[in-house]
Amino acid sequence: MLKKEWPIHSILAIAIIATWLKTYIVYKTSFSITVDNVLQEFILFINPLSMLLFIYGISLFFRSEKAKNRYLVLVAVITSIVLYGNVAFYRFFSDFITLPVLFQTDNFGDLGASAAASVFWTDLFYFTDVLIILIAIKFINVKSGKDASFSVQRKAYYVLALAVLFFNLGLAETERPQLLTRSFDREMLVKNLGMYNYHLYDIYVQSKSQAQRALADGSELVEANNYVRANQIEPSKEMEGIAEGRNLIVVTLESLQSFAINSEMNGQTITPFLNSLTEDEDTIYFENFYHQTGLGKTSDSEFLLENSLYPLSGGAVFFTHSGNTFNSMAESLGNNGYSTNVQHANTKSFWNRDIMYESMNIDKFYDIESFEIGEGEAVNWGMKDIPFAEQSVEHMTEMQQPFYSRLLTLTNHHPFTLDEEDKLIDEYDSNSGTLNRYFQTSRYLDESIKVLFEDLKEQGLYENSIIVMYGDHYGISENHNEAMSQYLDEEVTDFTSAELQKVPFFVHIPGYGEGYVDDEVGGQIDMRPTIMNLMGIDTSKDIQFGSDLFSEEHEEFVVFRDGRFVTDEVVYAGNVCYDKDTSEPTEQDLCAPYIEQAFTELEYSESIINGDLLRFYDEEDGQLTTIPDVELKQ
Ligand code: GP9
Ligand code: MN
Repeated sequence: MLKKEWPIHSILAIAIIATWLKTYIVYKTSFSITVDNVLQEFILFINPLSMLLFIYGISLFFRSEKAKNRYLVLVAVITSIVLYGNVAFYRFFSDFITLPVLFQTDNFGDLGASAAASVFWTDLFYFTDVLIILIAIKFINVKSGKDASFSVQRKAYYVLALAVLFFNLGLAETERPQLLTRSFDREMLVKNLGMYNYHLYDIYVQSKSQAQRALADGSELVEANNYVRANQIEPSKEMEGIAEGRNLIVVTLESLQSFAINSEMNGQTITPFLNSLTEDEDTIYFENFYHQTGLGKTSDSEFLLENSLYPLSGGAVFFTHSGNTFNSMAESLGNNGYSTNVQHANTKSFWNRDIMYESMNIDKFYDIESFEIGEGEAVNWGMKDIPFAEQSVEHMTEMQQPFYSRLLTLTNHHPFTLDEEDKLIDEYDSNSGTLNRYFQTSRYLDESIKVLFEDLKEQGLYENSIIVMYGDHYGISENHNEAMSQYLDEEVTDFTSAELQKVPFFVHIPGYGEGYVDDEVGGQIDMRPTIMNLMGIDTSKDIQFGSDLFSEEHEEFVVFRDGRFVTDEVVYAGNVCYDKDTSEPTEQDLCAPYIEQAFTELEYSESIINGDLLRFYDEEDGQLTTIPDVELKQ
């Protein structure tokens, strides 16, 4: 025993510092967390601290020294297990643990086998802090007794812990605005909140949705189903099965808005290839098509495409409800003999895609690991769209046909940066650098689609495929209204902003021969029913909120995720009803009937997601699986 008497909370301090530093070392050595600047490094360094202060600090409430020490060891063991569990998981899955992954039965086999294979004796390092604490307890002689100011000290301690937490959250908010509401990416969460806070956040998000799920039963589906059936229409007979048996290629055109199509910027064409498609005999181009995404951006658009359900009003459904039962387009195509996949040169955990794609029964995810990014082939968020298009087609040559392959482009993403050699047109000259660069990256995206078409032809895949392309969401937010109004040469009102939510939608059917520009008002919710009809797959028993855009019965009514809506005659935005012809406010009465409908529609869709109601539905016979006496409307 050392002679010297150490200050009263020495062991607590040693425990906190040991676990803190160990966690940081593990971040740096056992995960590949990308750090782009000094601030990010600093956040990474301090992020374990707040949680450690809180949980180790509980020891201050223990009376006996022995109980206190035992508690400190216990916390060290538990945090070490959490950290080590993630390390072992990461070795195989290059991802951090999230609750649904533990509950997805498919993963169990993998998990067990991988866990066994990934344990080495050197892993004892991950428990170093436990050892340090044990040694400290044994050899350090702590001053005993409490002084009168003890409870004040305890309060001060927790004020400090809170301050550290808010400091951390503040830095995270600066570095990644809206991180907590939108989640984005597990790596980003761990990087900004820390491993331990991340798990708490994950538990919160998952238990919230689990609680809603537990409270739901099949009866709620009856109402939603009635609504869907009441609005159901006959899909177009003329287009039915026109692409049956062909490969289906769906391309997400990152951040591309319709205002870029068939327009110029300072005399330069922005999207020459896509423009040519709007006049092509094999293409139907929808010019009045709107995105309906919320906070989940690209992932929301994927959700709309696959399920014809609305994304959520809060958070990204890819994160919050990845454990749900879905009846995705991929699943249906899979049941019809298609191999299904998504190609996207980004980390697989972004938008929780790796987990969500499994839930939606997508066979394979070609993530960043499936692409070879050569020198100069990456910019901004990652791989450039041109090499991405080329390698995606290479992948297609190896796929089992017929396939459904979904390509997510990336270069035309905020902040719209580009290497000099890829700038095919000049910048714009407004006060917004974002808008100025947007034209250049859109031009580059256009070029990559041209390359995609060329490569498909070269590889003999073109004739037997159908290529559908859609813009996922706006690229230019309302923060750039001033610059936008310079470009449009008109004031950007609420009406204009709503109209700017138009995104391009192309249906390209090689050999079709009757292409045209379609002015039908529609939205992303309609993509699934439209595509499925082209593929000759019956969706009459599916629960979808959209309908076939080619059908004469299609209703021209698009609800945005935030409650704004558009019909063929009116636009409802900022609680004002606008006449589409004059762009001016008109009588509220013209919008009134739709306001209620928009709300109802969003509500029913949301109740299906929150209650995970599709788990009670059998899409084969269109009936509830749990309440046998209730017959669902067909
Ligand atoms: C990230 C890509 C872009 O993988 O989908 O996401 P966004 O920010 O557009 O939703
Ligand atoms: Mn996007």
